[in-house]
Amino acid sequence: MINYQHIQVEQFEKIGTIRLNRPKVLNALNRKMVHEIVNAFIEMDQDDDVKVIVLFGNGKAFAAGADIGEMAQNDAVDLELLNQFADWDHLALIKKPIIGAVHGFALGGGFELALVCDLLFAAEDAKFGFPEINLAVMPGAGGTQRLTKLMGKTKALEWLWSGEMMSVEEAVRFGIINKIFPKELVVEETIKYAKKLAEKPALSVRFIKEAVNKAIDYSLYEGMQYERKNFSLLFSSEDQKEGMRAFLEKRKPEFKGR
Ligand code: DAK
Repeated sequence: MINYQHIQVEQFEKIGTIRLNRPKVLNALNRKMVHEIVNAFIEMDQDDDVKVIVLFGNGKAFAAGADIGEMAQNDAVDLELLNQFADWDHLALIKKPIIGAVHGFALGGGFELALVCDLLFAAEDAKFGFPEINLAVMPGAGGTQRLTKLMGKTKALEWLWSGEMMSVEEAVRFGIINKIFPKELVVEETIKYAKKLAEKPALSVRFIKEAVNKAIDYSLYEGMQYERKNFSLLFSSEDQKEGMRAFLEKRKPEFKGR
């Protein structure tokens, strides 16, 4: 695996981990770090040995948003020319499951990064919010869109306009996170969950993620057509033959991920 400056990547068994690593500034996301995060995701997505990607932060927080010192120097033309959002858009194209383990602050761009995850597990001390309004800007990397799709317009506006932080209890209630764990266990429990998911037939895992994501953008009719095509496609996989044969032979299936 590549050596990065602002993140740490590791792989054990079938799990790839990405740790945000600028703890002195609560993992504030600078340009280089965003670039490294996106590269690490792409690298793991292409690595046959990695089945599930787990994302978390080193130090006191998951990520306290974009690096304000760096961001303050930008003007609108810089932002367009730097085209950092194109980089960020790659995150939505990752095909493998991404599970986030959040502790401490997940704010602004940090919350947007958490919302890219397919599942989110959080420590009791996690706090989520979009403080951009207090800097007289607004979310720019999917916050208004993903939050609204998860909690609906009126609730999303309330949080986005107030800039306040949401507790884990609220985040569970609004369907933003899946589970809450004691702080010292959240990464361990997330990896434990990831290991179980890594044993499932990889093509089914991937097609289910794709179909669920389509449900957000497609009409019910379009989504069901998409689902059906992929359902049929799975019948050409070795794992489908093995899964059904194993059931009929009353034994445990041995999946190959193809
Ligand atoms: N940027 C830079 N430094 C930060 C930071 C940030 N976002 N957040 C914290 N730090 C630094 C602090 O300055 C402090 O540094 P020193 O003073 O020790 O040198 C250190 O981290 C510890 O922070 P605090 O001393 O403030 O710690 P507290 O526990 O007292 O407070 C806090 C924690 C999270 C409430 C506070 O640090 C805070 O309010 N942080 C700023 C939160 C925020 O406004 N975030 C930025 C929102 S705007 C994009 C993608 C995304 C975005 C933009 C573009 N592209 C793909 C192009 C996103 C924009 C945003 O996130």
